[in-house]
Amino acid sequence: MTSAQDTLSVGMVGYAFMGAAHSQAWRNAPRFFDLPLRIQMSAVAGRDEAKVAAAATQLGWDSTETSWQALVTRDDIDLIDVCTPGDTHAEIAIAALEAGKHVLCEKPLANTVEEAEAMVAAAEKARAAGVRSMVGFTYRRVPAIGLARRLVADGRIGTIHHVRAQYLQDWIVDPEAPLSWRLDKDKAGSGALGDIGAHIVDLTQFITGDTIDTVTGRLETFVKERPLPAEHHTGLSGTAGTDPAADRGPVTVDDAAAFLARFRGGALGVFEATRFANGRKNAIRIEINGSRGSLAFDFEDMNVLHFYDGDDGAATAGFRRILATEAEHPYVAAWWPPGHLLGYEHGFTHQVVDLVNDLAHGMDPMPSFADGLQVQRVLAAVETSSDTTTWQEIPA
Ligand code: SOE
Repeated sequence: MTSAQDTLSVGMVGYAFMGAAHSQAWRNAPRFFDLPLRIQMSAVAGRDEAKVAAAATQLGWDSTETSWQALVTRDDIDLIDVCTPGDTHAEIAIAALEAGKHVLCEKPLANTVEEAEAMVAAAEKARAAGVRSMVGFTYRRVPAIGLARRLVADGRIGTIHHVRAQYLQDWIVDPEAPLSWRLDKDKAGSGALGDIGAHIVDLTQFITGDTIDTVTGRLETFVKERPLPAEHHTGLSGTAGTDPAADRGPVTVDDAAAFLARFRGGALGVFEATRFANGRKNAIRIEINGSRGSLAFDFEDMNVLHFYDGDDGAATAGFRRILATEAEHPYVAAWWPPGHLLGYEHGFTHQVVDLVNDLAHGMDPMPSFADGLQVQRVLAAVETSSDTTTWQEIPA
């Protein structure tokens, strides 16, 4: 399913933060890894002609389109990379799959369970024709996280009792931080819950190899109204400087989410996702306690995994700090010598590497749209639980 036998021609929709992160991955993956397909960064799509042209030049795309519809129907494109806000994921991904294009879609997969179900149905239909799909839970590809999963699978921490996960940011703690699409339920689906809570749901399930079956939680919106972003002031509201109330709009998503979970294997989970953890910029903290040992990770020190081996004698037992930059660690051999640290962008590069290898070898990339749907169900269950103060079950 590639345009020339050895080429994967990529078209990307959206070119903001995620588009930039994905672009560097498409550019860098073949420069550091031996890939079975040559990557052609064929086109990027965005609505504003001048802005998309500038983005193409800066990010390294060969051509532009001003509509995603034009992009997904182009004969020379093999794969569509969806880097837009959540409200457009379903429509773009389904159209692309129906046009016979492989799809990489940013997380969370969709804004609702219904949309995610439709995406899974489209992905399954397309798969019969060799067309593949993947959802971009990129933190799975951090080497220390891959190592954590490996240690769990090897039984090094035994039976898991506790899963503790936090995703902490603080970018809207200032009540005067302006509204953006991420604070609009119609565009983003939910707030901290879907944007960052989705990552810790996926990560903990990935590391443990288990799935969440029950949740109860609470969502909170601390600041209910915010200033409109600068472009609205003269353009949309037309009231800049005259009526301050008219220059504000409602926040329609959660600022923070906290929930308890039970995993099918019996572990208890405690989760927290917030944009109000003053001083925490992108802290993804995961601690897992098992019958033989424990693991701890913090993305703000992302090259490190802490491992407590309960088999060590009491006199010398303690958390050991593993610098996951050895060639033995997942993905690291392609990069730098030990101790030369990797960063945020490398997860996206590893995502491209895995995706391209799977496409070339006719394998299903992971996480699949079905995995994305399962995360979506957990998010929806947390929301329902918050509305109804109940425990909610997630179907297997
Ligand atoms: C914004 O909160 C955000 O960019 C998320 O959308 C990303 O998925 C995460 O990687 C960093 O934070």
